[in-house]
Amino acid sequence: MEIPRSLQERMESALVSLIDYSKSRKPALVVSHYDADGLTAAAILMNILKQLGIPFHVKILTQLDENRASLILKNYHNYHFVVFLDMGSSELPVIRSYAKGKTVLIIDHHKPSKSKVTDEEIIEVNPRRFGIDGDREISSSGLTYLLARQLDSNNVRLAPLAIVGALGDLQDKGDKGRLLGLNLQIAREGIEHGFIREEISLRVFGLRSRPLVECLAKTFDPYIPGLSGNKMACYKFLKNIGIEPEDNGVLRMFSSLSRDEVRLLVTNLVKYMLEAGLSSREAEKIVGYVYLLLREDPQTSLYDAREYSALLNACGRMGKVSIGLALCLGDRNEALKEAIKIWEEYRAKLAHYLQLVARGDIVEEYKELYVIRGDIVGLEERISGAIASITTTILKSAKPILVFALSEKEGYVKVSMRIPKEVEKKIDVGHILSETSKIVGGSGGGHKVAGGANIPIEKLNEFVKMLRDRLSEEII
Ligand SMILES: [Mn+2]
Repeated sequence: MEIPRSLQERMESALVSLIDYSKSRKPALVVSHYDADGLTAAAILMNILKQLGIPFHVKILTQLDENRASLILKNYHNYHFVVFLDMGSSELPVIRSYAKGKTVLIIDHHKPSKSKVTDEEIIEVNPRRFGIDGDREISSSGLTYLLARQLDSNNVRLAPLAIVGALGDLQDKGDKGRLLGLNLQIAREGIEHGFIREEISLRVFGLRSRPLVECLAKTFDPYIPGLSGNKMACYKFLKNIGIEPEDNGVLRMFSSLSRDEVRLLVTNLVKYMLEAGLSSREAEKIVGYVYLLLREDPQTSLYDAREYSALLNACGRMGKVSIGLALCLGDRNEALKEAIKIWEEYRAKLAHYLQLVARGDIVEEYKELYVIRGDIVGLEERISGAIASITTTILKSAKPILVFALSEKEGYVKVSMRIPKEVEKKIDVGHILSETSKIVGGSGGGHKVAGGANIPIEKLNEFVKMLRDRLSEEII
């Protein structure tokens, strides 16, 4: 594997600091993110700490801001080694100010803070500091994996977790959904050692573990309007295109299809998606690279790394991070059963809210944007981001989308905003949300194409009006 020298050297400092600390026999604190990348990174690090004999405490957060970073470092002041995973780079100044007397390691791939630190203050492993694309080439799970590999070559068995994390962070941005850069190198290492197989296949959910009708109904990426979330419609779709969904009263599996039937299915799916208004890029996503984890049971959702990451994602979104971690650490009994249940609940929730959106029940359309009033129907904050992202494909909109949800903060509503490709270059969502939410007494921010905010509930209409005014100026 070819790791750039500068990154390699930073990894070595990280490893040396861990080995040094292990001699103290004191515990370390691990702080990580609740998404699939954060959970897999935490699990890989837990493996490293165990191998070094360092006891540890793990804390999983939905996000890290200045306030939370300072709270954690104060509350856990008796931990002298703290690792931030999948977060921390943007909060360097506050972490540094509380880091005195501690060793702090940050493994993150998000945009780092402008301030720099020396290795003596904080060891920051962030690919962006070394000119590596942290959006597409490596995520926190991959970085933590590289560290584990450096410690012990047997840790190549953890490569599947690295890949699950990268896919969870949507880093499969190569041709036909292939991994790129260091991620691809990690996948290849896993392939060489018999842990992973890479192949091009139909990318619907549960292809190897569930009846075809169910696979189609459970596919949300890409979202197929009319089919996603609707088993009956999927049944009829198969019949219409000349594929018998059942055999002797038993629903058929994909593996029972003949070659001709597979071809029929793929061409008709793509055709259907195009007719439903999806872009050809979206529609073509239905066929692409999949990463199979050969040590997992092919009958389970853990066999396909994307499904594995979807399970973890659901655990995080439904507030069940310990189940997700247990899964990553190898529990294939209770944790797996529980994770599948959580995932079913999560899907049912998504399907329910998306149906309300598709029917137009909670959609307000303005000249400048769409407003989805999820708050009225009880949409929870943790899943509002997912609803916002999928909604951009349902509404086929060339307009920005605003989703309101219940906030975990009393008296507030949560806002998620997404913009479609067409206006991507013209607006900066994070910037707009940060400014407008402040004016109404809330707070917010995010990236260029996606962001979120919390605003006082009584300011909702004023906030929408303000955004409309701003957007009409900026888009036109
Ligand atoms: Mn990440």
